[in-house]
Amino acid sequence: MGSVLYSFRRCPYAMRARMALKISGLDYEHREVLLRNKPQAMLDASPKGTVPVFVLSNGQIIDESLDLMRFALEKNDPKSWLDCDLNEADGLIAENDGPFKHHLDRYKYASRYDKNAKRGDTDKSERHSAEQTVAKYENRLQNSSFLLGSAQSIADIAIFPFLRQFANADKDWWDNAPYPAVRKWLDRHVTGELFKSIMTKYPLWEAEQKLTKPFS
Ligand SMILES: N[C@@H](CCC(=O)N[C@@H](CS)C(=O)NCC(=O)O)C(=O)O
Repeated sequence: MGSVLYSFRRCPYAMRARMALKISGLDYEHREVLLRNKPQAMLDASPKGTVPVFVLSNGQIIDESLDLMRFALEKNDPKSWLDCDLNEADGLIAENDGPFKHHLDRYKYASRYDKNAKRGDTDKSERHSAEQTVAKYENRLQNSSFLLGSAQSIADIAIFPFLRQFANADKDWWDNAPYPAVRKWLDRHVTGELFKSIMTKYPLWEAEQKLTKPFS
């Protein structure tokens, strides 16, 4: 059997991994899962239960999106995404995955965190906290096309799926927010062929259910 990717279309971690896999040209079987009904085969491979999970034919498991990006790009990096200051990239990605993601979730899904909030409400004070990170991106992107300079790098690819969620949480606000350079950078990534190609819709992976059905 070849390599297998367990993925969920709308997960920003899975998106960054799919982009690195796609650009590297690695071959694998895509298994689309539902987070509320994770297949046992995925949990057997990675009990922590997050996507993406990549299972190599030699049995090696990669279940952190950044590890998977690095693994794919170390095999083949045709756009030179690793050809950057990797410490700086790691720093930006850590801020994205840490404080920015923390505030993003609370902004976007206020009712999950605040019992007084209704479903669908956003929390503007959390948005304000997340903007600290967005403002730093704006400073960088006012001076260069990409986060780490004139060339696209692993940092752009790892981070923009989260900015996309941030923008989509309240599009009217985002379209007029004081971050024109981030808006341009985000639009460029979201409308690019690579992103479109990894947002293909797959049917749910159901092989397991079929296998466990009793024989009639
Ligand atoms: N640090 C992990 C985070 C992955 C993650 O949290 N993915 C979310 C979906 S976006 C997930 O699978 N959550 C589990 C759940 O919702 O049950 C990575 O970078 O791969």
